[in-house]
Amino acid sequence: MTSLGVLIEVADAVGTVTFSRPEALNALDDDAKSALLTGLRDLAADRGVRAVVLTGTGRAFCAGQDLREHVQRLTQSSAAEVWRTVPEQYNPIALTLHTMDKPVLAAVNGVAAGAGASLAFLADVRLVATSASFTLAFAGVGLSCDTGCSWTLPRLIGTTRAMELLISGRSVSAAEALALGIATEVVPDEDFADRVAVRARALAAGPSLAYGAIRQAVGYAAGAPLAESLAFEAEQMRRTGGSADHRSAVDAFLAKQRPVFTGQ
Ligand code: T3D
Repeated sequence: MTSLGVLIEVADAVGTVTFSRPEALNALDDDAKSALLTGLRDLAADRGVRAVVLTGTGRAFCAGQDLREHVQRLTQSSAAEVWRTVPEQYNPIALTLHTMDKPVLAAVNGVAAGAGASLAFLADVRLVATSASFTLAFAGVGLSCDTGCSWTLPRLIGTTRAMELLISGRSVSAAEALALGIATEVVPDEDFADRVAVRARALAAGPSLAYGAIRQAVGYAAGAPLAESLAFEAEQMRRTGGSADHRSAVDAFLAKQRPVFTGQ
């Protein structure tokens, strides 16, 4: 399915979201944000999709908000109208990405700036091409920050480093992203597409129900005391413990066979 500015495809139980406005480094205009939100909600609800990949077309992952459209709106619309995009588009996009019950892989093929970087931070796995980079570009255009990066970035790299990157807006190379703990893995540009396909297929063919429950548990624990996190873990253990994947995996273990997971 093609939508304006964002391409959504499903193959082999992998749902791929591709930012596809390469002429604007895949910046998000209104159409792209609507298509992204709808596409993510569809992928979240589709039980046949067991892993989701976010990536970009051309030399960028995503340059964040489309600043051309933004400036046009600033001059033509009221402030209330302009800023509806955060609660009505960016926030539900971030929440859908964060809460979906399946693993999310960000394939950061090129520069990820502003909300584009924030989207990558919401993934569970970040594969970063050697030539890619991250830029917390918000302060550079006189804005605070959005799409969850005030929540994700300090959790990924600690508050001191997060503040430094948010205040400076400087470019973080793939190598530095790996050293900081932003990147899961850095992959040479020439191997990037193959490596992403292998990792995505492995996630989709793995215990994806358990992966979903793990991300729910980690997300829950980020805002809850230990006692409540333990109770939530117990719920998720009950849920995954009743799954066909758990039963067949323990049977396979005892039979000394490789488990086959269905995500059920
Ligand atoms: O309502 C709201 O707006 C709230 C939401 C805000 C969320 C945000 O995301 S705020 C942050 C917005 N993003 C940025 O500030 C990033 C702006 N872009 C850049 O800083 C740089 O372009 C990059 C560091 C990403 C890449 O630099 P470089 O040198 O590789 O490329 P370039 O030459 O700057 O850009 C190439 C083209 O893409 C250029 O167009 P042209 O001149 O070839 O026609 C440039 O204007 C365009 N482009 C890049 N980023 C954006 C963009 N066009 C529109 N919006 C962009 N964000």
